[in-house]
Amino acid sequence: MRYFSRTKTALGIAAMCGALSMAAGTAHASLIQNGSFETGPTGGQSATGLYGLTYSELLDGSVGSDGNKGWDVYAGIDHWSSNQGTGIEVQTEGAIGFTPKDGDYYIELDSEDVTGSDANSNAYQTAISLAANTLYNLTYWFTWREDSSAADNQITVTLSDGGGAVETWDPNTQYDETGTIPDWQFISHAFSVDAAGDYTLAFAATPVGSGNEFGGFIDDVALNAVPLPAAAWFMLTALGGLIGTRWLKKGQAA
Ligand SMILES: [Ca+2]
Ligand SMILES: [Ca+2]
Ligand SMILES: [Ca+2]
Repeated sequence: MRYFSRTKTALGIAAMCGALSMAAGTAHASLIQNGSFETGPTGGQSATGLYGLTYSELLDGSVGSDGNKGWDVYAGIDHWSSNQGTGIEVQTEGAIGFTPKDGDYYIELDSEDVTGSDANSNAYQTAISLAANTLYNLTYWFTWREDSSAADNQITVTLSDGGGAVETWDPNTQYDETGTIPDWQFISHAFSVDAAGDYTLAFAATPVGSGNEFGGFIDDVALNAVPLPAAAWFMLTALGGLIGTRWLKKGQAA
């Protein structure tokens, strides 16, 4: 009878893991929209940048009012807004010859500003719906415009709710390359939140980096719940260890 009850327990765990795996199979979409910045202004957002180019004109060799070719600064693009600097500076390979990590577009967190004021800028996305006590992983690609340390290119990444920041990350500490426009580096931050709700994710140049139009590059942002099979496997291993320990103890007592 004891053997039978253990078998039932094992079957129950296996069934639970199967159900979790099936649930995970339907939940792969990133919670970040337009994370690769491939879609330009939409809806009420201005179709042209600060220097006159539309998103598609960044790819066709058009030249804007600042002599800009392959880049411009937008007040907002699909699912992204900005309230720091002059807006979201979007670049393509035609800007400085640097290849985007994904697709044709990436952003720079230090926007061109012909008026000469501080160009340190940000890009943020709102209405990111998160569940409580769920493990999430935020990933993106990051590099520096100039080989001149964090003092010039430093950025910060913040997750906020209505009451302010709930997570603040410093990707500069995970970044160790030098060189003239170093390669893209993959950055990830694992986290969970205490309360379910809508959150805002922001990438911003920090005041530590001088606002000199050269800053951090970002591309291919994604936010996903950590796949459930991994969590289920951990649970199975933990329970398996527990059952094994009990079995051993009973064996010793006999
Ligand atoms: Ca991209
Ligand atoms: Ca810039
Ligand atoms: Ca800068």
